[in-house]
Amino acid sequence: MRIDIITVLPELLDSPFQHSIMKRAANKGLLEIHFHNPRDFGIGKNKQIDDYQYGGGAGMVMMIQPLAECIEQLKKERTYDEIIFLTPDGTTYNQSIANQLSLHENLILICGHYKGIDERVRIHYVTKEISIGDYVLSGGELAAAILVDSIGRLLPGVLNDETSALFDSFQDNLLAPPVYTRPSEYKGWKVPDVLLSGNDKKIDDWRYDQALKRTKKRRPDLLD
Ligand code: 6GU
Repeated sequence: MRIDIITVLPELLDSPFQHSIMKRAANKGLLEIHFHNPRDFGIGKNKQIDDYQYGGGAGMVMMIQPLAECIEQLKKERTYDEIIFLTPDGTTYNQSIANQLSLHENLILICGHYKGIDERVRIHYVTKEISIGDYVLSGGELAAAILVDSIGRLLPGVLNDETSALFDSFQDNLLAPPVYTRPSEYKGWKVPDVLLSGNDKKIDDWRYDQALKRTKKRRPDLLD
């Protein structure tokens, strides 16, 4: 998969993809991430990318031309499955959307800043608008990092058997069961006997039961 990220702050995304699973995905050639700065298409000698909004009001708006030229240059090179704008008024992101997006070949993620982007970009270029939750971030970059991480780890070959995405919380609309590792007792706090029993069937049943209980208690909405 290839993900092109349009951002005025690529520095903000330097580190998140250089570690752990994301690094493995890149090293294996399974995930390619490229940054594009609309500033390179900015207007005039100041490379302007934002301006006051028509009708008045506080806050700058990202202009259409630098974003449009940036997007069009990319579209000349390849076909994109989705052009996603990260915005608090988009569809709330979840595992199901991550699963769907992970099946694509080429994605563009547009990170907004300031008061937002000229509506015409959304009307004429954007195919999907995603929010990562009901709170406001100062820009789309951290949201983009969350999409890339959640999508990247679903790509076939990125995770191994032990870390398989099949067992994640949410993958079957259940939260994950509790996990334990050595020692089997610490300060008198014991690991549940069943996990030390060696009985795979009993362990599976226990885990399923715990997942169900935890989901009922914490996220009953997932069971509807
Ligand atoms: Cl995708 N962007 C911004 N700026 N704020 C957000 C968001 C996205 N999702 C939740 N809040």
